[in-house]
Amino acid sequence: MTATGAAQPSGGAAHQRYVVALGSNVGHHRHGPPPAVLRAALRALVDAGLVLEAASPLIASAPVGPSRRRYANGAALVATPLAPPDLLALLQRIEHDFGRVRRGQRWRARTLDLDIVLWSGGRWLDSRLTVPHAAFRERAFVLVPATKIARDWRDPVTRLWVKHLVTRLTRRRAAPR
Ligand code: A4P
Ligand code: MG
Repeated sequence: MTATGAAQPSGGAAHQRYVVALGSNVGHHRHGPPPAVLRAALRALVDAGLVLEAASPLIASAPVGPSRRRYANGAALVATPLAPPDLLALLQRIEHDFGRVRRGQRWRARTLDLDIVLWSGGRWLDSRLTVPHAAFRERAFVLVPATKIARDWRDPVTRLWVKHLVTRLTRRRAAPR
């Protein structure tokens, strides 16, 4: 395990802060369609004891990868005493409670996906967890919501702010090929 390079404002050891990405492209029998799943997931984060400091507006996004269903995506800024592996365990428990079944295939359609994007403590790397999330810099469906709640957070790897990562991505997409 390594934890290096505090990159964002932190409330001290008792209050780790995280940017969590939320995604859904399958409805839930009780909660409803994907945007309602994400709103219920935000309530579940609070019920689990996390302090919800901010939640982005939800967006609809075209699927990246093999699934053909459109996604609802959003981002949340949460505070908690939990260290990254403990937060991951909690997020996976919530995913499970929302009926997500892991069957080996990555990127399959899912009721709820909760990823740790950034951490106030900087980087974390172990066999189960990579923070910042390895792919977040290339994903508009993560960066666009994240910029609404964490535009002044900094990526400890590239040293770029979230607001710069999102303009970099948008500009690259708009550039002629
Ligand atoms: N893991 C490592 N680092 C992290 C992290 N920072 N946060 C490990 C969360 N998990 C992390 O994830 C697989 C394993 O990654 C976990 O067991 C954990 O130990 P998973 O959630 O079981 O599987 P996954 O989500 O299918 O894989 P992955 O690679 O996390 O996929 P992504 O990156 O979540 O992408 N298109 C749109 N428009 N919107 C989406 O939300 N999401 C995906 C999934 C694909 N296409 C999408 C969207
Ligand atoms: Mg995931």
